[in-house]
Amino acid sequence: MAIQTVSTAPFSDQKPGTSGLRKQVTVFQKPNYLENFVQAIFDSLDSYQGQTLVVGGDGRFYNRQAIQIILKMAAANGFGKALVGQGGIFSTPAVSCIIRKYSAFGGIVLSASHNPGGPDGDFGIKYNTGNGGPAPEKVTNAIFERSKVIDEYQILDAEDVNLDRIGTTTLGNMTVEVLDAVNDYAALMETLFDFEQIRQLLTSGSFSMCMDSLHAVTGPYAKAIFEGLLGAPQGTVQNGEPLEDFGGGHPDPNLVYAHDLVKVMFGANAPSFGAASDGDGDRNMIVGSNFFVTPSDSLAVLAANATLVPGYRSGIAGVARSMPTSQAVDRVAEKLGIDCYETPTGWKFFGNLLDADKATLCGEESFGTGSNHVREKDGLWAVLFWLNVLAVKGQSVEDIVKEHWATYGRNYYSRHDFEGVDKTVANGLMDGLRAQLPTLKGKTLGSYTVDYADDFSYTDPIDNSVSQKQGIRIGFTDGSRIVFRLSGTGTQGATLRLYVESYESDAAKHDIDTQEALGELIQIADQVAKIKELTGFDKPTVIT
Ligand code: VG1
Ligand code: CO
Repeated sequence: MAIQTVSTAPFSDQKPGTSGLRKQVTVFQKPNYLENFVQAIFDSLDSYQGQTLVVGGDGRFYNRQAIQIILKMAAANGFGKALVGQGGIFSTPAVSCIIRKYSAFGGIVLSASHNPGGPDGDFGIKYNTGNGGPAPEKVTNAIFERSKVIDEYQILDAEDVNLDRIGTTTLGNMTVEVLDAVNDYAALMETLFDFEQIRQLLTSGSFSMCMDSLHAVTGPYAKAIFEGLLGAPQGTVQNGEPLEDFGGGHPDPNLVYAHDLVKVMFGANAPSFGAASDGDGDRNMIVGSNFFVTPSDSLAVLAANATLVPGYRSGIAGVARSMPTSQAVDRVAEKLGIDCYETPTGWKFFGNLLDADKATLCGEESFGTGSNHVREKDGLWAVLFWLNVLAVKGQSVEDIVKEHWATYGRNYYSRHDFEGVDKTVANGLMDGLRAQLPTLKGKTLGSYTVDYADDFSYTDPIDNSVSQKQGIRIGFTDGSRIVFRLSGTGTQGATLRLYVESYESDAAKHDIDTQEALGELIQIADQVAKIKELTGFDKPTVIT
C-alpha cells in the first residue's frame, strides 16, 4: 500500500460557514474537491502524527464514499488511529461524545444537517477539535486560507475499509476501529438522566410519546434509547430508518418540515409528548399535546428545572444563548443569580464558555440545545431532559410552559425565513439596514422607540477573539427586538432570517397568538428593511 502524492489546484469557494463547509453533493463530487478540503484541514493542524481521528456522518448520500477518502487520507498523513461509526454513521453529538471519551485529537463530521440530501441535495464537512466541539473561527479561517493555495494532497492507495463490520482493521500504518454508533452515546445519556423514572413514565399507560427522526440519523439512537432502554412501545419512533435522501424531505425539525409529527401532535387523541430531530441529530423540536414549545422557551424551562435532573442536580454554572435567541433564559439566569452569555450564531462560539465552566446549558433559537456533557448541541439529550422533567413534575408540557410564563413573564418570539432570495438583493438589503444604523437611535417607529441599533460584535471572554457583523439588531425601549441576519448554512442563493421578540409580564396576556402579538414589530421590520419591496416575497417561506 503506497502513499500517493496527488497534484491539485485550489478551489476558491471553500470558506466554512456557520457550521463547516456545505455545498451541493455535485460540488463535492468534483475531482479533488473533498480531498483538497480534507488536506487543508490536516495542513492546518499541528502534531497529530500517531494520534486518533474520529470520523462519522449522518448517513446522507455520499457519506460512505467521503469516509473512504478521508480514512485513506488520514492514514497517508500519519494519523495513528481512526474511530468510525458502524456503516459510517455517527450523529453529530455522538462524534463529540466519542472524541471526548477516547481522548481523540479531533474528528471529522460529515453532514449538511437540516439541508435536504440525495444526489441533488447537499453535503457538508466540518472539523471538530479535541474538546469535541466545532473548530473555532481561528481554525476555520486557517483551513480556508490553506484551501486557497493548496497544490497537493496525500492519499493511501488501498482497498476500501469494511465500514459495516464492528472491529479493528488496518489501513497502512493506521488502525481503523469500527464502533457501534449508539452504545457510547447511550451510556453517556444514562449517566445524566434518571432512566428508571423515565421508564416508569413511559410504561405507566397514562403517558404517550411520539418521536420523529425524519428518516435521519437519530433513528437508531432513538429506537435503542426510547424503545430499548426506556421500554416505550415499538412504533414510538416514527420515520426511524435513516435514508440517504431522508425520504425526499427536509430533515429540519420545525412546524413546516416535521409535518408528520405535527399531524399527530395537533390531531385528535394526540400523545402527551412529541419530539423531532434533524439530519445529524443535534437539533430538537419539543411539542406537547396541541402545544408547540419554542426552542427559546425550551432552553429557559430546562435551565429553570435543571436541578430536577441527576446530571445537573448541583446546579448550573451559567447559561449561554446565541444573540437572536429570545431573552427568556436571561430571566431564569437572573433569578438563579448566574451569568448569561450572548454569543454569535453557531455552536462553535459556546465551546470556550463550556470548557471554562462559565456556561453549563447553551441554546439557540434554531432548535439547538445542549450542555457541557459534549461540545455540540444535542437533540436526543434535550428530549431526554424534557422527559426527565415531565417524569418528576407529573405535569403536561403545556402546564409546565404556562407556569414558567406566569413566573418569569412570556417572551413572544418568532423567526421568519425568506429562503432562496437573490444573493445581491439580500446583501443590498443588509447594507441598506447598516446604513440606517447611526440614525435609528431615539427614533419612534409605530408605538415603539428605538433604544439601540447595531451590527452585533462579540468578544470571546476567554480568548478575546472578536467576531464582527454577526447580525443587525434593533432594540426598543420596552425590551422588544428585531434582528436580521443572512444564513451561513445554505447552498443556493441567500436566506434572510428575521427574528422578532417582545416581552409580556402580564399573565392575562399570555394566550395571544404569537404572530398577532408580534404583528406590529413584524410590520416595522418590513418597513425598515424593505423586505417585501426588495425581495419580491409577499410572505416568509418558513415561520417558526
Ligand atoms: C443555522 C442556525 C444556527 C445553527 C446552524 C447550524 O445557521 O441559524 O443557529 O447553529 O444553522 O445548525 P444559519 O447560519 O443558517 O442561520 V445545524 O443543525 O447545522 O448543525
Ligand atoms: Co444539525
